[in-house]
Amino acid sequence: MPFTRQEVRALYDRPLLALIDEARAVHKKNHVDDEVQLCTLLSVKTGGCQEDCAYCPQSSHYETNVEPEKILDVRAVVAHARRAKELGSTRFCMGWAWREVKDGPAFENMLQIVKGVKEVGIEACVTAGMVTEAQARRLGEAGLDAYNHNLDTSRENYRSIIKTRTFDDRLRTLENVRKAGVTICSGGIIGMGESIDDRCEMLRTLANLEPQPESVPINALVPVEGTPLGDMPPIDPLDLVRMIAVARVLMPKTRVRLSAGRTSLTREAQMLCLMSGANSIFYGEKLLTTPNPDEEDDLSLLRDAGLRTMQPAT
Ligand code: SAM
Ligand code: DTB
Ligand code: SF4
Repeated sequence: MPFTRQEVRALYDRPLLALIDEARAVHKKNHVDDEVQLCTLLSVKTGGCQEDCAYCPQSSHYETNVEPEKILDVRAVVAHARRAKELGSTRFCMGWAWREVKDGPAFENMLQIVKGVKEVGIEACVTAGMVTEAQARRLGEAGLDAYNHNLDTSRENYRSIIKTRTFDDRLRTLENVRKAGVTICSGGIIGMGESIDDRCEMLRTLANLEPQPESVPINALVPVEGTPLGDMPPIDPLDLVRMIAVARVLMPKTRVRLSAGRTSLTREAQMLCLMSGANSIFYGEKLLTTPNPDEEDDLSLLRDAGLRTMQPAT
């Protein structure tokens, strides 16, 4: 039975400690509860994007400090993947600032990159905008493990954040990825001025997908100067804890990733997120274009929390 609006909202509104208890119980039942996945991000194609996502420094609609750059070549990307593996990441996530994947040389290059990264022996994830089923199938054949395509916010709030595509466009790509047999990574952002209902509705849409996404990144907005959301106030870290806990309860088997925005969180806030069902983080000094915590700080946080990093599948 799909989750109803009321059910999800009731869960979100539970007393925080009761919600965390439930999330923790669900987490323990479905996961190795002291294990955290490390994922490294790399921007393969940076900036100059046609879409107008209000949060994004890479959109060509806004003046930000991100300048469009040349697409990285296969060798450079593979070298980054090798380094990510050496540093202990088990997933390598690559971004292309595109509205959609177009057939042609750039897509063929993406396929070569995926093949090269897979030879390194690390999970490969791509995020590059909309894809057709045929394209997703070719990515799968090249060895791609996951495709990231975030819903970002609720259907109701979508148009206040992005005008150049629709929520249904987003769902269509997720369907194409699923049909092609590539796993789905899809989540969203809090801190963009959305209501609590918007947050709940976004999680409800994700949780009602059949099957549910294998991985759900929860991002806190990184406000970037020049974007329409550049002046947004920081979120209350406990709201992030709540989002993660609700995601964990609604999607017991999913990997929930504590994603962008960690540089503004204390160690304690991050630990609460990890306690409430998050079992994955982006690891390494940079997200796509904005900073992420230093590796040593993350390793000491995990160590102090008594958590282990996930080991590569043998
Ligand atoms: N162009 C592709 C797309 O939008 O699907 C892939 C790259 S895009 C940068 C990937 C995701 O990064 C977005 O869906 C959004 O959730 C997240 N993101 C981008 N800018 C962000 C910011 N300033 N703060 C938090 N998350 C952000
Ligand atoms: C996701 O949900 N967050 C990552 C990844 N998936 C691609 C990207 C965060 C980007 C934050 C802004 C930047 O660094 O440009
Ligand atoms: Fe940024 Fe992706 Fe939106 Fe392009 S489609 S503006 S890269 S979030």
